[in-house]
Amino acid sequence: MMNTKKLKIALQKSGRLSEESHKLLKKCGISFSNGLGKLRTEATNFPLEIFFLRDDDIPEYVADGVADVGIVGENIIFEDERNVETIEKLGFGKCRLSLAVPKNFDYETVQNFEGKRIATTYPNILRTFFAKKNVNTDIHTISGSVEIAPSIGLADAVCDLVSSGSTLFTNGLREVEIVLNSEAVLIANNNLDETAQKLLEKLLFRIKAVNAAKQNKYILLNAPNEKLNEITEILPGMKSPTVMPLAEKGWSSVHSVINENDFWEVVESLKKKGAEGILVLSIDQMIQ
Ligand code: PRT
Ligand code: ZN
Repeated sequence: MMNTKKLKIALQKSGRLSEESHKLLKKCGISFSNGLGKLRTEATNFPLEIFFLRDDDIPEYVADGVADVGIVGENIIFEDERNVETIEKLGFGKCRLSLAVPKNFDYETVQNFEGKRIATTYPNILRTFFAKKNVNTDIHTISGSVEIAPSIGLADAVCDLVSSGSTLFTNGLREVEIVLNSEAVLIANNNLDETAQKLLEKLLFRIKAVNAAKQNKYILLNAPNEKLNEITEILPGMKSPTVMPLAEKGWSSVHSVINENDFWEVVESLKKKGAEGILVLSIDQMIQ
């Protein structure tokens, strides 16, 4: 009989992680329709069943085995410690969980929180943080709009997720301590059966290829032959750069892969060494 087992993945239905999660699967070559209001769907070209859920519920679904794997922010995993395994950091949904105080709060060290009321949606993470620092605080757990708590007299400070910082700023708050850095991660159930494990490995292979590609660019350029040595030295490539003769005598075409972080510096030094016609392309997948 044909094996029809599918890997079950839980994604955020709508919110800050949903678009990037969908994009990631699509870049892994997995097609599915995600019509509005749908709670589950099946991929058309990979044995994958997709559940669309609230992010807070994803760890529980994965721990219970209703889903095999899921994509969720590390902040959720650390707050509600469930029996799930973190498989891979995904590089999106980056944010930090930070303590912030009103502008008139005289803040110097974390000791200044002693005896203060702090509003947060992340009481467990925060309690552990203060316990490690030996600071006693009064933690108020609220489920949303944490940033307004000081102005309505509910708290002296807040602990909330921050990305651009504009929410804190518009509420007259100043970020003073980072409690946790977070990004989206792939989590998995601890007791996957062999088929699910195999499918997860297949998916993970693709995710790694997509994420490796994101950090790299493909570069093509023309170089005068007498400068080839100097130019190829700047371009390590995956193994070493590809060099091919151009139709025009005395010139070669050089192809290579460069890291996005070094990108501008590499391009500048290439130009200085006499490279011309530099083209830079993004890479969809990179298998190392
Ligand atoms: O409906 P559901 O429960 O699924 O969604 P949600 O509203 O609980 O979560 P959502 O979509 O807001 O966030 C999902 C995940 O995205 C979080 O668990 C984090 O891992 C990640 N993430 C990344 C963020 C932010 N950045 C972020 N900035 N989650 C929330 N925020 C909020 C923050 O709480 C604050 O209200 O954005 C505001 C601050 O943003 P800045 O840019 O003004 O600093
Ligand atoms: Zn949520």
